Amino acid sequence: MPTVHLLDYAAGNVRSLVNAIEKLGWQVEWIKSPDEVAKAQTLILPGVGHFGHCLTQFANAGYVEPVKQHIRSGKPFMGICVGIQALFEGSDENSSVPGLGVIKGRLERFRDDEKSVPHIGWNSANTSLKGEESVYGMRPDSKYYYVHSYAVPYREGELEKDGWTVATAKYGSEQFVGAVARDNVLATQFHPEKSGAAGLRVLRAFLEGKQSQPLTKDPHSASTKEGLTRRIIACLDVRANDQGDLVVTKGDQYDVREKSDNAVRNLGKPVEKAQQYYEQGADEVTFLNITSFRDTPLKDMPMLEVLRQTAATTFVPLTIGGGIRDTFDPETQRTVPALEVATLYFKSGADKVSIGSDAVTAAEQYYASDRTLTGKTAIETISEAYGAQAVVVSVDPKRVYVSTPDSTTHNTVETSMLGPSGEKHCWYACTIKGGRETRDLDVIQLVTAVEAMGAGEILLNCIDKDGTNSGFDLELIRSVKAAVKIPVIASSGAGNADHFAEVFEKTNVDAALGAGMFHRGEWTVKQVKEELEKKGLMVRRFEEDV
Ligand code: 1PR
Repeated sequence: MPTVHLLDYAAGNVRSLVNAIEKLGWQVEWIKSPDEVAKAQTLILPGVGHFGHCLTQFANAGYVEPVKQHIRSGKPFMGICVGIQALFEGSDENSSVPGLGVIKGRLERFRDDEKSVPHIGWNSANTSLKGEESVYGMRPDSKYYYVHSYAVPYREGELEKDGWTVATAKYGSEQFVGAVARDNVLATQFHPEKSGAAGLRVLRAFLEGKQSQPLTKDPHSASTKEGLTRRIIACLDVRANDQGDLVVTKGDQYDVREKSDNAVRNLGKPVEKAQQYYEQGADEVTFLNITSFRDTPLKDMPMLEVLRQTAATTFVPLTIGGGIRDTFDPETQRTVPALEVATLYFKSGADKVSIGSDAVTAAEQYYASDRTLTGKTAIETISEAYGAQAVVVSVDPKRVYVSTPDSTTHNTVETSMLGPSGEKHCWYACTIKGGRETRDLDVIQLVTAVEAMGAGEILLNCIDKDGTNSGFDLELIRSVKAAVKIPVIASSGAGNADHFAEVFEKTNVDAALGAGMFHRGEWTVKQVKEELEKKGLMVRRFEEDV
């Protein structure tokens, strides 16, 4: 098997990259010290998270000169995400830390006046080479998975005059550098290992040294329009049934037991279902371990194996939720910090972790201490180590009706879904332990607190809507979107394709998630996307495997 070397210099959830490389028939060897760089023929510099943090680790470990030497020598080199950022002169994310300066230019933060930051989702990589040639397999009709807050603004001709071929993407009105290539160097801001078949094609072209190839058109692929697509996420609530098997289940307002015999509703096997949704074109897959509040020995955490198996064949982002908190391990009698729990998941193939109950507790403490950030919460420690984009907060709110907004101190919305006594207003109370306990904290308080702590995305459920197939709670979504700048995923209530269209057309939500309608086989993700396209909403189409 041919070998590719990966540079191991900072904490990062790089399991997915290893999986993708292995899927393409290559084996990975890690470079663990600067003197080993010289032995690499083909070198990849991965990187996720904070520019300053990554580049400082990189420089302190003594990698700057050996990597520059590798690049100068003409041997194949690829940088991914922070790995492309490292090649530029610097980044506004931390102006005191220099980049390698291989390419002229600096990274700037996306403006968040009209859009969410980080930029998360599937966007283009349109190369400046016109005509029938593709650079490292990148196609103008494919979409690639990006997740970042800083980018190099694209200014026509500037990089090209130094011989770089540039692939661009557009976020809102900002056009930025999605990838660059010159001689032996390829670098991508997007994650090829998380970009389905389109990304694997780029990775393979790099590994095989095929810098330019004739452009072949995929008859099934989407339009060549630049920009972010509407993101559709399939969510799998997972728990053990009464026989002890892990099953995908789905509740009605969080009650997952059948009315007839009280058995846990069994809608399939987690790994199979995830694979199925990947093949239907799901842009992400989320697993929620819904009975995680029970203490389990760490080594028996059931979702680790589910993730390992799923990540080996499913090349889109995977999120895992449930039990991400400081955890008492009954076997070792030790309290394991949340960061360590998250690390186990990242090493098993997760790209993001989703925090539910613990985020509520952390937000309560934040307000009780006059908005003090301790740096010790699960959100803060994981965000610091793996980057904000790796931390999702899953919110489980429930409506509390009030007659007038001033009868409560909480943030209310005016609602068209009247309360039991005809109330026209409600606030959304946060719950913990899968809706079993309601807290005196409203959803706006929660999301603004976790944004301040460094969460990168909100997964916004709604207990009143969960499993009802009656559409998303647009009032809730609008109020949360107005309160935060980080992306928000709408969840709970999807019953058909029109509900997805409605939430994208009537709110500015960033992504939408469905569970029951997919599990029961009433709709496939592909069908939902086809309906969205008919309404003029841009989606990513599934591409056949490489
Ligand atoms: O609190 O950090 O341990 O995390 C537990 C996680 O498990 C939380 O993210 C919480 O939302 C989730 N959870 C706990 N109990 C349940 C339950 O259903 N009994 N599921 C549960 C939450 C919400 C979504 C669901 C959407 C869409 N389920 O996962 O998929 O509502 O459903 P639909 O499209 O069928 O309407 P912690």
